[in-house]
Amino acid sequence: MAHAYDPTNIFARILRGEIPNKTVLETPHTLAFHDIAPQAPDHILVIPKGAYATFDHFCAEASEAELVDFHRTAARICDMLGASLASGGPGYRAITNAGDHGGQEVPHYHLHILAGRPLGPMLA
Ligand code: IU
Repeated sequence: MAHAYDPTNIFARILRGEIPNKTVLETPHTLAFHDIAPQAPDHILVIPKGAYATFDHFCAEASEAELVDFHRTAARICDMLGASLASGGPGYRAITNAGDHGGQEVPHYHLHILAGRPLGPMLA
């Protein structure tokens, strides 16, 4: 099966504490940390602690508690960055890549949150 969960992936290793990360926020079900190769002044990755390979796996398999915790944490990151529109900020981009056509490199579900400059239209 394409992108069945591989427990040796780098984010699984981060979650197990085998590799350091620059944590921004941690909750019972979610970890948010700085991307190692930022594409914007602020580039945070939000990942569930559970073993989900993609957005669709996460939505199909995660508990409601995990789903709520993940999205509230992502929204809180936007707020912490000063980007959240709900708090008068200028906005952000939240994207996920899935599978080969999505260009996913790390097979553990992650939401990219990019902010800190106008990001323009999303192409490609
Ligand atoms: P993608 O959506 O799977 O293509 O994104 C993977 C991201 O993980 C990418 O932006 C990398 O810079 C980032 N990353 C990281 O933050 N730390 C790492 O050790 C590795 C990749 I490998």
